[in-house]
Amino acid sequence: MPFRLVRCSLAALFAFACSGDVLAAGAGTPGADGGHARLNQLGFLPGSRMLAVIEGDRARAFEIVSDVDGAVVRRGQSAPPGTWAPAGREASIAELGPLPPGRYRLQGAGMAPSDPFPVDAQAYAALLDASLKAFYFHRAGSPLDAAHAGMHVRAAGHPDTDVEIHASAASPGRPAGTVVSAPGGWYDAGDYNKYVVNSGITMWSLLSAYEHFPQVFRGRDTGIPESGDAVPDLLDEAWWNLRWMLAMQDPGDGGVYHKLTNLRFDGAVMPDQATARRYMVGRSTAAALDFAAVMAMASRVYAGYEARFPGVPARMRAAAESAWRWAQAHPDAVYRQPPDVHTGAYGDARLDDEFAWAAAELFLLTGDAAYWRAFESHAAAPDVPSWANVGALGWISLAAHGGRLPGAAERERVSQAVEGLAGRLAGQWRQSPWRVAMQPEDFVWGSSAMALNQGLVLLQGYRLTRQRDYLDAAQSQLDYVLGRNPLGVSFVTGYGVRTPMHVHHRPSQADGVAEPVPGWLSGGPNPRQQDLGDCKDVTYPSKAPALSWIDHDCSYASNEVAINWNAPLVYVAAGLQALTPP
Ligand code: G3I
Ligand code: 9MR
Repeated sequence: MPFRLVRCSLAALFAFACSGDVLAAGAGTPGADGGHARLNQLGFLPGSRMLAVIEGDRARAFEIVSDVDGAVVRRGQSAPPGTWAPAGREASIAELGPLPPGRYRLQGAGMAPSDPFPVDAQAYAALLDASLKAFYFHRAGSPLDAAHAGMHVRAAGHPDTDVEIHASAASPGRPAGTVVSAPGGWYDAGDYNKYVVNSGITMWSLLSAYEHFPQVFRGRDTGIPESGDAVPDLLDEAWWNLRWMLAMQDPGDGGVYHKLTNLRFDGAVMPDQATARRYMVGRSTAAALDFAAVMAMASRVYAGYEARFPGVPARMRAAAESAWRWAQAHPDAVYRQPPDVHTGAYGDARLDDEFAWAAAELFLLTGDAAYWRAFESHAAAPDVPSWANVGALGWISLAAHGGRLPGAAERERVSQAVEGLAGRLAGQWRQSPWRVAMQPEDFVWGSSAMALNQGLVLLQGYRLTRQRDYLDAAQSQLDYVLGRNPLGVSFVTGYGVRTPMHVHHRPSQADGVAEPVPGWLSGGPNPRQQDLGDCKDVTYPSKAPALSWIDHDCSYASNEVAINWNAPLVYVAAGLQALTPP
């Protein structure tokens, strides 16, 4: 069971009318002189760096008290405050730990007691399971039975066995109007479409979580239909999407369809009620390269499970190589949205990063020097990954398999590139009055995932150097997402004291169940507010980057969910659980 004290609507909370004991305990309100504690609502591992933010313009004396008997277990003084630019608010850092396992609150003169927080060796275990199980809830073409989906039981939707080749995707072997089959896969986000580019980074994040922290996933029971078989649940779940991805390749020439979607977004209905015709739309270099990278990586990872997936690793390798050849022959097939198509574009005109990532994964799989040369000719210094910016994925995979690199010089170069990025983020973390790496410009569409992808990079810094600051900084990124933010919200549905109740997510909107589907990360604050034209009822509380979020189901620019945002949540939860010393 997730740790949670009470569930209440955020709309009600902001109106200070929340029921239950949260407000009685004062967690959502500032104290008499404005002090306001923000912390990770799921708490900490015993070995975590335990930080809280106290909002307000001065350093404060504080106490950590047992939530069981009120005994004071620690006293401290918070750091001198500074203004955190993304929110334009003053913040002072409080060092809470070390603390032994238990359940605590932070309190101090003039401030309301904080939310209670546990210190527990399994603090992120339920979160990890739920963030992975979220993908099961997104299976296209499958009913979700009560035994696995509980109150989110639903009928199958989108069989995708009858998909029409759109004119934009025509090839000699499959002219426009041809009907093909590409079942399975995960719904991308709040919408019911399936996009290869966004599956790219998603698969890398999930498969990397398994590759980097296998011990966390072996024997884990996340309650999916395959749980208990000889394969870790993560790989069973990932296979649901990989099998679909394989069907997105044009067998004639290795080209890869950009997406499988309707012409327009569905209404807010359950999957089985959304029956508009589906199309293969476009063939793009980005899709081919993301596909090649994912298949090369998956061939490597699933080689250990050949018995359960006979012939699959070889099939993936062949698929990766033919997609790579297609991309080399079509290096600038940038996706352009056809005029009759209105679903997500995932358009990206800068392709060197996709070339570099695919070359890196193909090199690791085959050892072929031609792929190493291709990596060298396309790779630039890594940046925090996103669906459109995948260069770092190749660098991180290479760093994780240093033994396969051509030599010591290459190993050194790869480590330095990854460490350089992690070092920059750690510097931002150290300088930040809120003690997070997030800068004002990081509050893009999907900012919660930006925070977690920064955390993922910081974990690479720790994996490479074992310097404790990297681990602590990564912990802070998860803290931010789970409540140590100026909204005081844990952005994961169902996990935290105050969590989103009205995500832009068609099943959660249409199923008649009050609780949203659990384990999904809300996109998070986004000051561009691109949904305002569509959402007449939406009034954002602020234009400040870190405050521009609303728990409203129309707000797709701040409160949607997406597979590429949940995947780094899985990674960071697994990584902290695996790497934090006891
Ligand atoms: O390319 C510019 C860049 O030059 C600029 O520096 C930057 C500043 O914010 O903006 C960049 O463009 C942004 C682009 O994402 C790339 O990051 C756009 O402003 C922004 O509107 C765009 O948002 C994307 C959104 O779709 C709209 O296309 C999100 O990243 C993407 O996650 C989101 O994905 C949608 C799918 O289309 C459909 N399914 C749901 C999914 C999640 O909302
Ligand atoms: O539901 C759609 C969501 O998944 C996308 O991220 C978003 C931006 O592409 O668009 C949403 O769909 C809206 C569409 O763009 C405009 N009309 C209203 C749709 C539902 O809110």
